[in-house]
Amino acid sequence: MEHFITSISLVSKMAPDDYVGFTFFIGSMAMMAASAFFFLSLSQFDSKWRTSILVSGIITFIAAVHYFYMRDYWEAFGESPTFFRYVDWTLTVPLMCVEFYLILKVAGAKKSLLWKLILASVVMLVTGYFGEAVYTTGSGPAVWGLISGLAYFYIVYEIWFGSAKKLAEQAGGAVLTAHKTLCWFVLVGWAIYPLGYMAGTPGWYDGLGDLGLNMDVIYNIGDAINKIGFGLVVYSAAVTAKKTA
Ligand SMILES: *C/C=C(C)/C=C/C=C(C)/C=C/C1=C(C)CCCC1(C)C
Repeated sequence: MEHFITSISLVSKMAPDDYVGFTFFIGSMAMMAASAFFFLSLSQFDSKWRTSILVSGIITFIAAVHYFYMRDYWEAFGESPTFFRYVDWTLTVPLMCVEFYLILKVAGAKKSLLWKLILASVVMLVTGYFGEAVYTTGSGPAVWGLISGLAYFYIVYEIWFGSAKKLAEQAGGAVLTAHKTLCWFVLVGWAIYPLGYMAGTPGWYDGLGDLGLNMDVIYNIGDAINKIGFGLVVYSAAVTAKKTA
């Protein structure tokens, strides 16, 4: 018996000028590579840091799997994979809050700090989803984006000026350095996302979309910087702590 499979293909063609699809593809590879790096480096650290590195790897791994789906979705429908995007974020952003907490835990951080950050990040993402996928007309995107932005500012405030800052200063050394760098990631790196949102949804900020920026390209760049970058900050803190121990 011979089998002729001519019209069904599991891999779709990618046009050479499909730069959105390209960033999905590169994103999935980068996330896979980063996961391998974090997982394989685990054994070189002692248990105090191991959980943090493990969480870094889990974050990039979850993203890699979502990127495979998002790339396929984009190739199949030519539209933004909003649902997968937000599922990815809803899993990975709270895990980034866990990273934050784990670094400060040695300095005596309380669980309440973790829950505050997680709650604010969930509010930020759910309201962002409303604006991007549910209330997509009129002033919907702008209003929900604003509420999302307020939750984002709360996170920035909490880590830059709240109890987290005092704890990091008390701890000093590798913990303080890592905390400061992560604070910059949240202030500058995370600010990439509202730009993508404004490029992809209608609102008073419509001029941004005219610049020819694509929402998914901006989100993909943001993810690569933040997910892999966050993990590398934690990794180098663990390396420094080992050297100075
Ligand atoms: C790995 C994924 C990360 C770090 C995703 C972060 C996402 C944000 C900081 C999204 C923020 C948004 C706003 C501040 C307003 C507009 C809606 C969002 C959800 C794009």
